Amino acid sequence: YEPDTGPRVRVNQVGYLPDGPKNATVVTESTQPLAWTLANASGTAVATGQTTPRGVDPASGQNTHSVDFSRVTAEGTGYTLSADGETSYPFAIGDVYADLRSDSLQFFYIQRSGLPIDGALVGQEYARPAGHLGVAPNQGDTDVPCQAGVCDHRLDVRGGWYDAGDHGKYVVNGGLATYQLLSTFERTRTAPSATPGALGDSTLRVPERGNRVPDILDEARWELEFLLRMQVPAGQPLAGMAHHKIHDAAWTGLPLAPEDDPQPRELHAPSTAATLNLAATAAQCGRLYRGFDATFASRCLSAARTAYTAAKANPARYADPADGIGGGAYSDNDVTDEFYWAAAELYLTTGEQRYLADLTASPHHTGEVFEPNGFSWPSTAALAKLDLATVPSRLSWFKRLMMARDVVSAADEYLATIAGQAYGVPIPGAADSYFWGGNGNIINNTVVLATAFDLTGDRRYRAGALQGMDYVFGRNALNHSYVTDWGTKTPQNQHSRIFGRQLDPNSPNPPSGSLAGGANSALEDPFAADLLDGCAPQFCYVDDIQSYSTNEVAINWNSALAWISSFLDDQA
Ligand code: 9MR
Repeated sequence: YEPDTGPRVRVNQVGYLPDGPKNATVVTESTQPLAWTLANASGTAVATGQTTPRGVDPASGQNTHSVDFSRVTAEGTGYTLSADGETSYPFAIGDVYADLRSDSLQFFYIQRSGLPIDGALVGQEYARPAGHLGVAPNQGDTDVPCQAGVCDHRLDVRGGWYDAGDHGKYVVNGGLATYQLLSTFERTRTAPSATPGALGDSTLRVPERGNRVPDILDEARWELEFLLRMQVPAGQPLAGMAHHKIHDAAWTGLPLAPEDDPQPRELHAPSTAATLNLAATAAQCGRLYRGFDATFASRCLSAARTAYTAAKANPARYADPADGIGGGAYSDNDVTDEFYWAAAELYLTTGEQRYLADLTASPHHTGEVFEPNGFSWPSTAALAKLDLATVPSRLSWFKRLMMARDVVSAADEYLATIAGQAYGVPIPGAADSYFWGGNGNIINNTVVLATAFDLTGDRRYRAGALQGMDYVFGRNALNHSYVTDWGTKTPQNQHSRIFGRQLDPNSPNPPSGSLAGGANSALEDPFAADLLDGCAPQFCYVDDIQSYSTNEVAINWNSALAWISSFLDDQA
């Protein structure tokens, strides 16, 4: 299998900010510097220079050169870069990310469960009836029993977002995605470069537009209400804990519209990790909704406190890694990072000594939480540190400085990684840096870089965040953007039961702004394993609906995209 990788000159297919870094990669046999030319839309050369030979890139197996044309600042569309007889896809220089903020967040509305999707807001192809409200053939989610032998109660767990290409709803992963949306909003209040009001009311395509609440808070609330419903009620065994997940009893085929899913739905056992995800995000809710809906905020905070207490009383109820029938397992046998994160969010919201005592006693507080491969749902200590460093609190100036220092030293490491990578990606070049959902981790490293810029004003970190995103928009071995409709070649066939166009002409493609999971050298689905056997890490991706381990949509990576999109748009 030989993918069509287009011209050997690789650029960010969306483009570059006028005052941002502008880097490209040339794939060539040559070991000597080559001449490059940047042309504007009318074909006139506006800059020339020499490439820098980089040798063989381990992430792609290609011999590469890099090009830095950052000095060009004139705005325009239709620029092309040529070298070695090849001409790149066209790109723009300008305010290129302006609509990405709302596109990346639109995905969440379309993933909503338990509510009809309004085609007038997002396009008629996405209009559909509410899913999983107990209307036949659906069997849930308004009165869902526990799995046999797990518990005796039934719960109304309607709402929330479908996790990814399946119809499951998972508290662990829902927690990270909710955190990132709330953090995206909170950053608009704390970061010097943020545009106030950019995520305010009537900024997104959500049905709550015009209710005087910032739309991103309306979107996050849809999931928060679901997370709150997943808490075991008082009077039941394990009261205060959160069920790990709710999903179909058996896997379904695709495509399958949510309202057509006939499978029985089941609540799975409560877990410590899920309970701490609820505690952390409900604590965030407790501070961020205070000024908009004080009743909801205090309901959140009280659920967060109850969840945290329940998790401390049940500190080692791990989700079963074998519980993967009809839905993902999302198992995690180390919840010390979730404890740290929940204590941090509860402290930031309440300022109470007991949460401070717990968080400062955590091994993560003085430990290294920012790893080369980035953070995701199993590793949440980074979320705590990012918030402790940026959210105004009663934390002593010294402790806060320590948090900021940790963020900045991680950002320094990511800058060094970017400089060492032929494609400027902020993860190492080894095969084990390319894994399931890795685009989320890559973007999360740009989130750390962006936060370091917010904390210090040092523009090297801003440049790092921008350059890291070039990989996502097509400066990579495949010459393929990973965001639907953002670039020349973009993913159209992500794995999804809702977006099934590749298999059914009556089903839509994923909406603009949908991020694909990304190159995964472990090839964990049969389609990719068969097609891509032996691939170099950056080649371990295919835009086919069957490849769930390289090409799925998911809330936890679109939330990373939403966070950085808001940052990117602020930089214009
Ligand atoms: O994102 C998850 C990834 O980290 C795991 O390696 C993978 C296998 O367990 O599962 C991924 O999550 C999937 C979940 O299990 C089910 N819904 C779709 C998720 C995205 O692919």
